[in-house]
Amino acid sequence: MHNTIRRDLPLIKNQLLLIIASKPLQLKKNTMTSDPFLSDTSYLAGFNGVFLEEMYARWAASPTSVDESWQRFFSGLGDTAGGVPAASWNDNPRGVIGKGDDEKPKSGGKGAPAPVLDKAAMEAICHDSIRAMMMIRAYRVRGHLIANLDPLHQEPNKYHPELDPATYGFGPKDMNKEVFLDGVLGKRTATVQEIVNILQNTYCGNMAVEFMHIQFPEQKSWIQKRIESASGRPDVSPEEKKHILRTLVEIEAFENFLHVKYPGTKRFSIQGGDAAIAGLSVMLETAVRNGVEEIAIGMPHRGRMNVITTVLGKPYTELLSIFHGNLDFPEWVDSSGDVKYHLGISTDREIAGKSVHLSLSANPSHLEVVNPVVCGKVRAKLRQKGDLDTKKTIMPVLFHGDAAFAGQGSVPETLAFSELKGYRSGGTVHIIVNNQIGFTTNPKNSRFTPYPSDVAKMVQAPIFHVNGDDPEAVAYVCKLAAEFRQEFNRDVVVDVFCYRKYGHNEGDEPMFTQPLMYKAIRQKKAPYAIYAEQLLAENFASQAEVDALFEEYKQRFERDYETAKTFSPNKADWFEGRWSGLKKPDPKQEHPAGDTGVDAKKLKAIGAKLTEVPEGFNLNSKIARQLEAKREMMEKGEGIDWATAEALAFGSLLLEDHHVRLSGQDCERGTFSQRHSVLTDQENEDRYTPLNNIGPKQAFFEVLNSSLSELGILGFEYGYSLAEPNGLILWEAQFGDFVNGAQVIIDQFISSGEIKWLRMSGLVMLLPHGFEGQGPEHSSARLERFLQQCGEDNWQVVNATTPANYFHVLRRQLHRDFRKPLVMFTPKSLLRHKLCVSSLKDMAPGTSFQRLIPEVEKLDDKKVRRVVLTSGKVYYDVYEARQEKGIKDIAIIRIEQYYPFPARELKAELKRYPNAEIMWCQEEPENMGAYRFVGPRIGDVLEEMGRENVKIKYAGRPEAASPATGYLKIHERQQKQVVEDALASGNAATAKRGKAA
Ligand SMILES: Cc1ncc(C[n+]2csc(CCOP(=O)(O)OP(=O)(O)O)c2C)c(N)n1
Repeated sequence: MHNTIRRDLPLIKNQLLLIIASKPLQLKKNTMTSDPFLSDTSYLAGFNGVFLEEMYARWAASPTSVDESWQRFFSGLGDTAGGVPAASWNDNPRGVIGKGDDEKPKSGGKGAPAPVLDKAAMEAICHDSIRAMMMIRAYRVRGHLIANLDPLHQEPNKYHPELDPATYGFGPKDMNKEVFLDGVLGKRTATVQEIVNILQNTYCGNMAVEFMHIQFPEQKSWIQKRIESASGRPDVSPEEKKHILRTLVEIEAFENFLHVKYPGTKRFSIQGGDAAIAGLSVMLETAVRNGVEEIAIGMPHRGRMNVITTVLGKPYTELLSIFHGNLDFPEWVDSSGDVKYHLGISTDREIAGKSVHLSLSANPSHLEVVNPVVCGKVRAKLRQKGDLDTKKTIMPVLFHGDAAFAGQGSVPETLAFSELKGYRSGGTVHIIVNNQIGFTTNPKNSRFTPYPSDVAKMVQAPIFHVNGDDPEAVAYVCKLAAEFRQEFNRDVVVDVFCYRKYGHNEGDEPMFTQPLMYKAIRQKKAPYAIYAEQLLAENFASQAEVDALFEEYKQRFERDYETAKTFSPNKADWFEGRWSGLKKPDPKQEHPAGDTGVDAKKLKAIGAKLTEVPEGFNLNSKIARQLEAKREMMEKGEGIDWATAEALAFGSLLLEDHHVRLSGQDCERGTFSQRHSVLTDQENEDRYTPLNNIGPKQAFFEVLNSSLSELGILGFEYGYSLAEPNGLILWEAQFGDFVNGAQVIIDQFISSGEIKWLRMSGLVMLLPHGFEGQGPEHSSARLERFLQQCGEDNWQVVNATTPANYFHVLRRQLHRDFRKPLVMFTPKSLLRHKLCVSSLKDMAPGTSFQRLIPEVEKLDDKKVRRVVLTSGKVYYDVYEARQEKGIKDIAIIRIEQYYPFPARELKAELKRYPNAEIMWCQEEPENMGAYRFVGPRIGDVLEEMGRENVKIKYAGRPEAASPATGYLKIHERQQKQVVEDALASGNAATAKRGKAA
């Protein structure tokens, strides 16, 4: 017998290859994945014939010499010479992935009488199996391309050759042919027609999924199991059906009500995409059943009214009151307010029998920019909850428009950090309201791929596409999305294909630009009506019930409309929870400096810890020298440099139980190699963070090298700061100018969030700034832009010149009873400047942040003929030159805080120099920097002093288009000129616009 086998080995090998190629489970199970059907290479590639031949020969010689699974496999083939038994074509009702090792064919096994096939017949069988497998895989990968997703049926007949059975050799005559599937699709065998039916129902119905791009076998397997076992119809309970119907009726009734009561008023109706809202509420329910306790939502304009009311439970009276034109905050709160479709809400609701905290972040008009903010907020809350390990208790949900999701850079920036250490928020569920239009732009002008969701593939998120006319399908994929998020803590996308009933807003005429689309839309029944028809057909609800429900809502809205007319809010929700105890400061009053001084002994103790490393830690020799210098500095209490002052501020706050989080590009070491907040062992790259080892009872210091993003990361940190008033949250720009990539976050949130939405933030932005000849982009953090945005006490803009002042201003962030963002211009060359040092005395109890630093030398005030007002690094240039020249009649005053402007201190100082002319000195060009901001303010101070007509002189670079020259020589010449102008004898000139350098 064995001889026979050996003689036939080549033949058998070929046959085996064909069979085995279609049944990799047993062969590759141990070496590849637990589920080889999920592997891209699982059934066609990479099988080693020689290896197989050897295994077969070994088994033939001695069956027990090979592994059990091989024994089962070969014995299952039968042992007659040249004969491989036919497969057993019996249905296999088992799981969808493949058959288990322990199961044997019902016939054809060892000892069973097996029909003997000739080679050609065997090959034909194998070919059918292989081709069927190829077709199955093609449907898993591309089935979505011919799915029934568009409620408007705009596309011509969809055809994809890879989804055509003929491509696999299955013509019309082959449809009844039985094919061996070995458990795939839950079948041992199936006819070609059955296979095609299963595939089309599963992958090409009203729900479709893209998941084969995921490289994690468990995730892929999870989705495949859920989808393939759903047999193409959503699994939705009777309660969910009821809930969906209610939600759809509520939406339709409310939108119609608004349309009649407030004709032409912008509300960005969701109509056409109603199912997305119903899906959201089912998703929340599922999330709560799966352990979620809090949900943070971010979304754009469309459907916001419905989410606020239908899902988050804002009383209709309150919303209608805003439609009436009433304020949404009590008048005394003094908010500038925002349009109604930007408003946020924070509330508790009972979901699935549990009280759940729900919030919808206030949102600016800039699409998608809220995404990182929501994720940052969730991250901070997860830390507070102590759930950074599982991240299952709080879930972020982001809504998107299709055009915005495909086009806005904030989307990939946010996705990019979703899986990074320090930035994970446990996976975001994304819902795209894919109404197939962006304002007036068709998708073909927005992207070249069929879906708006492709960008999410960069993080291997599964993407569920679904037809918005099938709300049960929408609800079902929303449930799957929530479950997937809870299972894997990864982002997941639901793409709801729908339409937009009106134009971009209710006043827009869409027929101008999309006449065909809108002819189709006008033929459509409302989503609730389509669903009601389905439920009537299912005998689930009667028309009378649906009509009664509709009537109930109409009457409710009428009632609420009447009460809304006189409704006025009596409370603003902004100092609740962790914010309680804080308050809005009076913008007209000078804010207290805060109790920021720290005992030298305590600072020395922190300093000592900062310079220690664990036993056996292999420090870099240069770092060792730096630590040594730091140790000396701390022991003497003198010569404290910028980075050390910063570490002392952080350390002292940590010991006061304030969490400190610093994030930005390369900020662990510091762009200028100044910080070294994380030390690296030179032998094994172990890392040690001294600031997390300064005391037995201290808060957590988190320092993170971020992804190379400004908008995304700054948005994230801003979001974090919204949720964490008791932490010092800092974002550092690599060079200050890079902050312009995050301008939207600054404009829409940081500078204006408090006044628009009553949301405070104590975020600190560290912006390296200073003219040192590093060219146009590494000199200026565009101070002027921040100064232009100062108003209504919105934030603080500081350009400190001493380490001690930096120490105080950082500590001040947490030592007052309010929070304000701090825009902090930080030095580069001053990090190592011999004069830019402080002593521990400057940080001692009783000392505090100086908003203005007066002249430091003893001058005869009466003889001072010029007061040079300046700020930042150029101060040291002017000071050193003055001292070198022995000039005694020019005083220099430093404005350390531009905003709020230190008018009181300036007045007191200027009084000392009654005979002096006043000059502003800056190193920035005249149209940049602080000149045009401080000019009028200094003028006001002078006027108050009775010196109305005093002209403010100017020393600085002339107006320029580019902030700085790229040539070092020109830079040096310009810098010298600035200093010379500041110290020039005689009367100084006033600024001349456009003066050549
Ligand atoms: C960053 C940004 N650019 C432009 C706009 C102006 N705008 C508002 S809505 C809109 C269309 C958005 O289309 P889509 O994302 O598909 O959402 P839809 O309005 O269709 O729901 C545009 C261009 C904006 N709000 N934000």
